[in-house]
Amino acid sequence: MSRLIVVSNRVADVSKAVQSGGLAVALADALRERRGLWFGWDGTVVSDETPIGLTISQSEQVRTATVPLNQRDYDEYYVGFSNNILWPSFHYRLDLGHIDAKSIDGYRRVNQRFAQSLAALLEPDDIIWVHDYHFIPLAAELRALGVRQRIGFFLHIPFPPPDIFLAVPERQWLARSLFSYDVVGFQTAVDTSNFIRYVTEHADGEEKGENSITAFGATTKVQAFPIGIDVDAFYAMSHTPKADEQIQRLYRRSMASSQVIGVDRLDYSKGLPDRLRAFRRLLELYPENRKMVTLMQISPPTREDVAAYSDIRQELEGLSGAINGEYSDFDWTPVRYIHRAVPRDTLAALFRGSQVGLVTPLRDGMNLVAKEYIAAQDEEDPGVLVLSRFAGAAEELAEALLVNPYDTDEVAQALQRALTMKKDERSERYDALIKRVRKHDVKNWRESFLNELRDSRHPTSPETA
Ligand code: ADQ
Repeated sequence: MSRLIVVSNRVADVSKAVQSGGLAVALADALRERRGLWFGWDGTVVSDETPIGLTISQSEQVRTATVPLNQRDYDEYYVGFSNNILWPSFHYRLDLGHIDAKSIDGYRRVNQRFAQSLAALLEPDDIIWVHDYHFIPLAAELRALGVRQRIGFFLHIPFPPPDIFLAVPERQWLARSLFSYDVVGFQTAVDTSNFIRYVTEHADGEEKGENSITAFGATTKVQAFPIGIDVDAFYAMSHTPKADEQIQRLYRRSMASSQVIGVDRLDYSKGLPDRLRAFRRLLELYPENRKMVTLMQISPPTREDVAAYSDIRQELEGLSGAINGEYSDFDWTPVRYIHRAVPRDTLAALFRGSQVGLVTPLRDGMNLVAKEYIAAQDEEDPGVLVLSRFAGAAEELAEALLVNPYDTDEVAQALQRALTMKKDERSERYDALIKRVRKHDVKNWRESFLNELRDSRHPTSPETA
């Protein structure tokens, strides 16, 4: 079996995969089975004068190879191009993008440097799987160094429609770079078709049969691979004696009889201020919920050195303070806002103990919280998922209450419907949802991508422009 090389911006410790979640859960087994190597940034920032060295370590048959970033690379590649340009514009938020030539150079430079470090570690039969928007040009840089192994790319965030992509700096270079991969994976059919539309309408591309597309003198496979979760592991975590105790404690401490839960990184794509406004609207429109329902919003900080992120934190703290100031009573706090990461087993218990999962991103590649909420429910008495139609997950999870996250009245009405839904309807919706969550679980995602990559032919290099 070929060795699997995973490349992602951050490298996680696979021995702590279950607790750390994310890509570590998704890839731990595959890395173990295939003598894997995980390559990426170690999360540290060193001064510009410090020489960049590679650190190799080994844990449970998985090797990790990591490098630090120097301050300039961090500012330009990570904060600058990745998080100030690609993240907002790929989430349809051109208004939040800060275009600057230095960060484009930094993004190119770090991709070149990563390609050089990685090329030196490769064996002839390796399969390389590159993750996310930080590394769009990595395969092109590897090809330029003579790497001929199969390389796949998976984009975890949305791919925007052509009209938006046209406003992204260096868009043609980014699009061309994707043609150095053998397989390019997106989360949803919509993302896939956005990419195909851009390439056919703006780059003389041509679709060539099933999932194949030719442009820039090269052909690649493009396909949707909706990411999922480890359903059984998440269910098990939410059904332990400790979880039972945590749920009981939750209700002993509060007057409220129902809980709505939101769990998201503190990111403007997640629609948190609109969500809080919708909850306030619920209390206004349906006063019977006062003293009866609590919104627990758990949002750990992320990317605090990007300006848009500190703004959102302030907005959220202001909003939750205002709602609590207006509606709280001595025995009831309407919004419980927790601004830190919570252990995954506690999250699983909280999902199970909440009557409604409220997942309302303004735009999201997939959104795993929606799937985790479903996986944690009791089959006998399941809760209801209220889900933004702009989360990738909405493509599969049609039996959730799908909402427009910008419309606070609509979300408030959906919340009311969820809180008053009869058990028969809840069970019917849950049965359909859990089937989908199981069908597109993390194993299915990983294996279908890797099978496609294994079977792909080696590409021709794209023309140099
Ligand atoms: P994210 O934007 O990080 O991921 P999401 O899919 O919701 O979004 O995954 C977040 C993960 O972090 C979930 O497993 C969740 O349980 C966990 N998490 C969130 N808040 C937490 C907290 N307070 N404490 C502990 N854990 C917390 C990106 C894309 C998504 C895509 C994923 C996977 O933006 O659209 O679904 O990658 O491809």
